[in-house]
Amino acid sequence: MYWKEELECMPVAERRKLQLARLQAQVKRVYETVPYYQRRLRERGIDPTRIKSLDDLAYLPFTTKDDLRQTYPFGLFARPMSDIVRLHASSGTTGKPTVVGYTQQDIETWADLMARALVCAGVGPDDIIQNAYGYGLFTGGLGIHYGAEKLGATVVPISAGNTKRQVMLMQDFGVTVLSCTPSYALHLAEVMQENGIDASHLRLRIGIFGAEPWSVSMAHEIEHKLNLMALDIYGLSEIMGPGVAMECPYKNGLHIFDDHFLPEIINPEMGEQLKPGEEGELVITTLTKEGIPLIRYRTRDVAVLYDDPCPCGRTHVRISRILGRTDDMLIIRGVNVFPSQIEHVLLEMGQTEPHYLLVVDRKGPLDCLEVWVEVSERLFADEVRRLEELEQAIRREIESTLGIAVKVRLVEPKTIERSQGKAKRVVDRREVYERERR
Ligand code: DLL
Repeated sequence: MYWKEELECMPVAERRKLQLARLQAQVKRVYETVPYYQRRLRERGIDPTRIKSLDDLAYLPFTTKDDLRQTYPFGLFARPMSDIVRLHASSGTTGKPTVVGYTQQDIETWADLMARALVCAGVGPDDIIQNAYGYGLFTGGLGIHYGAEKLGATVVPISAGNTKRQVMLMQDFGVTVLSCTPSYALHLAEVMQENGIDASHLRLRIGIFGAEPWSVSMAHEIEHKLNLMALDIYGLSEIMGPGVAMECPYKNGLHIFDDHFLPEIINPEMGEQLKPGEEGELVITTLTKEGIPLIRYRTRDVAVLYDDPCPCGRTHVRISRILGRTDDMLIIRGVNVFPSQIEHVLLEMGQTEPHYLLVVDRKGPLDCLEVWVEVSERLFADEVRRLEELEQAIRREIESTLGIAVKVRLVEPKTIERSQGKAKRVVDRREVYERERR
């Protein structure tokens, strides 16, 4: 039922002591080894011995995605490259990705926490896990993989895509656990249905779904269609990858593994800490990370913290499902997309007007992104073939930047609504966030 009961069910007061000791050591470490942090702390007149209680966290500066961008690629690493055994990366706000590095110890901690997350979901050594998260620079595939192996389960490292084959192996291998994005789970269900396969004849029992926002109603739909229990897993590459927080079968929020990740909820405008039960931006301080330790990292994810007990016995604080983002990052088929990345491509190519709109929708179970962009009167009146060529060229360029398929639609001048204030660049027709509480 637990992976390491003594850590997961530790009395809260004892865990707070552990958190404080780890926080003190972590702040000292970044002060001594990361010039960027040393400068930031000195500017604020903070020396690491100042941290006497967990409340002192509030004096520490925030770290943002922008800090990672400014120090691209390795500037926030606290260890020499000879100690870094793996790199992962996710989308940044411009063309450059956010890069994270792991030491051997980090990889071990991550595998251990992922094993903890899987056990929290009810997975055990007898399970066969079909891991359909992408393997590569994205943390989903390898993150789940190492945790599943550590737990002693059987992992099928199938990665994303090739849906018919996924369905065949699921049947032939008697797969019991599916891990992938919730939208891909729905797509799998659809393909099964098209091929006359009844989910109740499969052995699937648990789904480990995350990496993108999804609603409770979507969870119900997946549970119904795939005949399993759909549980929410949260994580981000900057902090580690999947396995930062995990929902247990009581579905009471996600247990955040706070012996390694110290969570806060802040008011995104003023930056002050909010209380459990209040909605705000999730901020995480890593307590044990060696490769790239981060102090008060602003996730831009909106959530609520819960500190009341959970019937499962774990004493970690919990976060709600992710309720939104404070920035404009979109997640399309599990891939993080910033509108500014698309803007950058359009401006670089320079053959269109600087007016564009991103229309995101869900066709069947899969997200689709359409980029509308205005062209000049002259070009619009030109031959259809020329317009088509331009459309294809823009599509190729955007696809190679984002790594996902998009549709480009060239539109007449003045089609896209002009705004008085902040331009509205995105129309999101999916229902991915729910304002309801647990
Ligand atoms: O998505 C890590 C991951 C892999 C999590 C597999 C779960 C399963 P990134 O690509 O860095 O990392 O994207 C992180 O994805 O800040 C959230 O906005 C969003 N996200 C991740 N999990 C959830 C979730 C991985 N369960 C960003 N619900 C985060 C809602 C999620 N959003």
